[in-house]
Amino acid sequence: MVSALFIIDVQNDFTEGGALGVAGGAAVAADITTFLWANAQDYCVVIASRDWHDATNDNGGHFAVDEEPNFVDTWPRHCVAGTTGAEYHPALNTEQISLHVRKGQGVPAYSIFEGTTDDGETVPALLDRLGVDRIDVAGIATDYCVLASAMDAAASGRKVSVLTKLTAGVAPESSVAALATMKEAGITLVPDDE
Ligand code: VGL
Repeated sequence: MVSALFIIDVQNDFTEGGALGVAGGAAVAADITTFLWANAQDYCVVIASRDWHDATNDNGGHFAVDEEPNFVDTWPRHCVAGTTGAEYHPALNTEQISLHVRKGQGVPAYSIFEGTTDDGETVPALLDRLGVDRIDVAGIATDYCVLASAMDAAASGRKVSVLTKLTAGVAPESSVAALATMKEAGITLVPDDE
């Protein structure tokens, strides 16, 4: 099998102290780095995504501007292109990342499938070109971008696993629901703590 690893949105704004800080986010960054040292060679490609929003608009209603964010589909300003908040967390070793995907320029884009690489290639085109048939998913946030990315990966007909110890969620309840949704869609949870 040809395997890919997705590392979803391990960015400063999604870790402790960031604009949309997720508890456990910094630990996920460090733990993914440890995982990569041991396992990167098992993947044909390691693809990392970053949320990369516009500074000058609300990104299609994704940023709460005139009201409080509801933390479901409106959010505090986060991951503005070119800012420190949008950078990878420093504990994530980017040397072992083969391709960088940016998404969300002017729009809400939870899934890595909505992004493009630095060369402008879409993720589905890239996966087809490399013949990827198996995808492992890690990163932030379990209940939003990891969920959307894993669901799109499964819908693309590939065998998908979520490395649950290498994920962190915005809220406990929605994270439990997200794991159930993924499992129902045939995604393997590794480990599956249920
Ligand atoms: C995300 C909320 C808003 C994520 C992105 O990366 O999961 N969550 N934008």
